Amino acid sequence: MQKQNKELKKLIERSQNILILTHKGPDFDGFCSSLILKNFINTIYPKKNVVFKSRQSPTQNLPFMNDLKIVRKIDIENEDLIILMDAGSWDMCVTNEDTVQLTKAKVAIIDHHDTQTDHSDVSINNNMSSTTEQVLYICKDVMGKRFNITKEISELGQIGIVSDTGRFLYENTKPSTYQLMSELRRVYELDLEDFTYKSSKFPPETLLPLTLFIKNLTIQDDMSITFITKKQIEENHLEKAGVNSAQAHMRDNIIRHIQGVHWGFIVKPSYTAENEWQVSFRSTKGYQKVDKIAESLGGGGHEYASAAKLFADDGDIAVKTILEKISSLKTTPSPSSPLPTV
Ligand SMILES: [Mn+2]
Repeated sequence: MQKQNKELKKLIERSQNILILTHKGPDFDGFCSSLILKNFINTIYPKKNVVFKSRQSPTQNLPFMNDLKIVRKIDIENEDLIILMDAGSWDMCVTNEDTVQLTKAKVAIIDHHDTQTDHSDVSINNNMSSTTEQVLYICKDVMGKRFNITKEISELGQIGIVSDTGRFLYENTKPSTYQLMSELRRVYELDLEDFTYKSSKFPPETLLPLTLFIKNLTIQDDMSITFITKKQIEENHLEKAGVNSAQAHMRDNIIRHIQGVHWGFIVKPSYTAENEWQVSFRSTKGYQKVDKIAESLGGGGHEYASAAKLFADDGDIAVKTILEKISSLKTTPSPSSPLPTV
């Protein structure tokens, strides 16, 4: 058994009340890995009290979904072990309103991102495709042949892996990911097409802000830029959900998909503070590395997908600030952080 898995097992054995948390705005990997872990602990230690808390429900039905405790605020209770799933830090899991981060309980982290992690009693991260793959690996390592993949676990496993690998398109898909997938599918064959179709649905209020983002789009060389203004939001009575969904659509399907364009960014209100805007950068592999640009604005992310927040009086003004930042990075590359040329 891997050392960290053994450590986790020990922590679980010594605890009576276990709390599982995942990141804010949980995705399917967060939900599925947490539900698998809860079921696993409940199965091998039926006397332990395991609670999985979240502020939201998943957008599609998942097995064991009723095990999810929906809460508005996450406070310290009687837990003696807290396990953070699909997140490396407390910051990603809690808000200022919560108190659980002040806990004296033991803390375990199970993740797959290569970001810095907070201090914890045990941290498990073998850089797998998803936390779902990681947690299934732990279950198999701890239980050996006795680990039984039920229909529910198979379904959760497939959903978590399929969503975090973009149906096996991303580089995080390893031969071991396919191997696990094959084991899961021998138990139950999830309808992948139906799942992807359902998870790509968007609310109707996406459409109007989407037309505005398209109208505002400009192309500069191989870069596309778009934003939304306060006036457009007011005049069209746009709500947060519609704007956010339209932004995601533009960001993932349009910005770098126009012929001749390789990268770009989109600006929308952050909805956390007055005059705060969020910029998301996307680039095609091998073109503009956008993590450094986001970092220079106080944000971060991956080489080809990154984001930052900035203050500006309006969306178009935020765009100007970002463009100035980009050109200053291009003209004065510092030796420590050279901006790669396209
Ligand atoms: Mn994940």
